[in-house]
This record gives sequence, C-alpha cells and structure tokens, in this order.
Amino acid sequence: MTLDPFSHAVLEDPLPLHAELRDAGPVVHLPRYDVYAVARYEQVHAALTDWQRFQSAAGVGLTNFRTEKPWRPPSLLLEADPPRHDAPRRVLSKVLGPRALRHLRERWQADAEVLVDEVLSAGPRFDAATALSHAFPLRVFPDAVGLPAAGRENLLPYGDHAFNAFGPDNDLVARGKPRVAELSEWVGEQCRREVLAPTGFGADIWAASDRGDITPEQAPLIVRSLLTAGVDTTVHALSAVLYAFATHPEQWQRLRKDPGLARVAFDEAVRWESPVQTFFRTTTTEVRIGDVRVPAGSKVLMFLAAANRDPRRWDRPDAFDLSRDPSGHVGFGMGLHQCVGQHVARLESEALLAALLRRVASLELDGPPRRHHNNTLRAWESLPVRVRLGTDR
Ligand code: 8QM
Repeated sequence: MTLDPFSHAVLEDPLPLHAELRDAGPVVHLPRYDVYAVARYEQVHAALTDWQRFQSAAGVGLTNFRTEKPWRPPSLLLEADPPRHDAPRRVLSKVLGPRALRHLRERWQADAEVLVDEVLSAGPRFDAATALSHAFPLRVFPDAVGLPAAGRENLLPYGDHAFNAFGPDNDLVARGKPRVAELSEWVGEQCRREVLAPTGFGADIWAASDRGDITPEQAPLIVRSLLTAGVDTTVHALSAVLYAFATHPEQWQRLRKDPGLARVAFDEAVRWESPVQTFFRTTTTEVRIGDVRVPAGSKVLMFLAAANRDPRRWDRPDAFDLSRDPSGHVGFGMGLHQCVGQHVARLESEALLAALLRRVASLELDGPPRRHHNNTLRAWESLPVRVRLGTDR
C-alpha cells in the first residue's frame, strides 16, 4: 500500500485507513516508509508485550536510532529496553503512583471546581478544548512537578513537536523546527534541581538520585519525560472525554445518575479516541507475523487506535459506551512500557468530570469542532459546546 498514515487527510479522519489496514491482514508492508504496519488488536498487543523481539531502544518513532541521529538525547524510559529502562521506570512508577497522588486529589478537585465556575460564569457557550482541556492540566500539572511560573506556555509547543517528531520529517515537523533549539533549552533548564521547587514530582525524582536509585546524571532526563509526556497527552485525553460526552448525551445522563462511572468513562474515551494513535517498535530478529517474514531491524508501526476499535476484539467498537469494560485497551500501551503517568491522567479527568457533574445537566456541540493535526496525537484545536446548567438528576 502506498498510503501515507501521516498525511493530512488521514490525520483529519484516520478511521477509514484503520479499517483498511485491519482488513488487509495481520501485518501490511508500507513501502512509502519501508515499515510494517499492525492494526489488529491481537498483533498490536503481541508486539507491545514482546520487548525482546520488538525493541524500543532504536526509537519508538520512524527514526531508527541505530542508523540515524535522534533529534534529542533518547528518553531513559520510552526509548530504552531492560535492563537500562528498569531503574528509571521503578523510580517514576513510585513518584507517579496512586499512593503518591493521594494528597493531590483534594487540591485538584478544588482547582477543577474553580476553573469550571470561572468558565461557566462567562456563559453557557464556550470552547471546551481551550477553556477546559488545555486550561486544566496546565493549571495543576506544572505545579505538581514543581516548575517555576515563567515559560509554562512552552510546554504544549514542546510536547506537540516531540509527538510530531515520532512521525516522518513532514510539514508538521518542519513547522516545529524553528523553535526546537529554544524550547529544548527551556525544557532542559527546568529539569535542573536548583530550578525545581523543593517539593513535587521533580524534587521526588532528584531525591531518588540521593538514595542511589538512579544516578544524578539520569535525574534531569527523567524530569524531561514528565515535561514531554505529561501535558499534551492529558490535554488531548480530556478533549476526547468531553467530545465523547458532547456527542453522546445519553451517556452524560448515565454518568450523572452514577458518578462512580467517571473512571470507566475516562478509559472508554481513551479507547474510543486513542489520544496517542501510533508508536513504532524495531525488530531485533526476524519475526513472523501471519505469513509475513518481517526482517530483523525493521520498523513496525503499531496502530493503537485501530486495535482499540478492532471488531475482532470489541463489540460495537465505534460506540462510546459506559456499560462496556474498556480495560485491556492499548491506548496507554501494554507491557513494561505501559503509561507510567496514567494515574495522574485519571486523577485529572476525575477531578474535571466531578466538577462538571456538579453544575452541568447536559452538554452538546455548538458548532463544528476543529481537529489539531499531529503525527502521533489525535487532538482537538476547538470544541465549541453549549451547556445547560442544573444539578437535579
Ligand atoms: C508518550 O520523553 C519521554 O520519556 C516520553 C515521551 C512521550 C511519551 C512517553 C514518554 C507516550 C506518551
């Protein structure tokens, strides 16, 4: 197939391509980039959980770090395999784990209520993408990391470029290039111990280096992972939830009757929309997928989004439905690289949904939403909504 999964037509609406790739077989060679595409749940899951044969250390984007220079020093988590991956992962799992987040819940709940009150006080019509999805993570996450106030506007552009850079060197990457040096320098500066607040995720990572769990050389790069992976992802996941509810009013009513479904709602939205659409692995040996021999050293493009709507795995895969069990979706990956920040993302989503549930009786689209194109992320630039206020259920 000569198709380009990173063309603007596909980024605008990837679903037809996903169906075509799933139906074409367990694996499809894409000559345009000389990569092997897997789009069915079974093969995506298998590749994600077989780190020995599908490595990450050669990069999880199109660039093969064995033969091409990465645009920045590789991540110690995302772009590493065991055993080098394991100490950074252990440290970050603890720093971002459910126990560590307990003291944030109340504060984030209060922050969400303040934000929702601010937005609603300006009227029933607003852009949910900018006013809520962008605003909320930027209000809570940088403080939780311990970043200084200045320069936070750099976080989204830096992340957006990093996620574009997993794809081919196309116009989206070209658009980011003029600011890469400046943004990278700013991000690098924020990872220094002296710059970070004395408490927070950043300080916790540095404290792990005092204990010898990681080296002091590793600490700044692990902080960098938070700044790269922690903002755009949650922003676009929140947009996915809000878009899902704005287009499925009966599901919002369901959530109002049973607010305990908020956790399921978040995972179902991540399954349904897959904010992180794709990632690559690189084969360490020849691998058979179906009847195809994939040579050693090949880039394998995993369509997480296509797996998350594979009818071979899910009933009515295109329905956003709070009565299903979305667990097992690969929107956070699977296996030893599975999203280490997912508890943070869930907490953000639960706080925002709870705040909205207190005030919003119904919400609907109030004009055409507009996509933001990125080589890896499924995102909204604009989500005009109209809400009706009310608390009675
Ligand atoms: C994607 O820099 C990193 O360690 C990193 C960057 C991006 C991600 C994960 C980690 C999956 C969200």
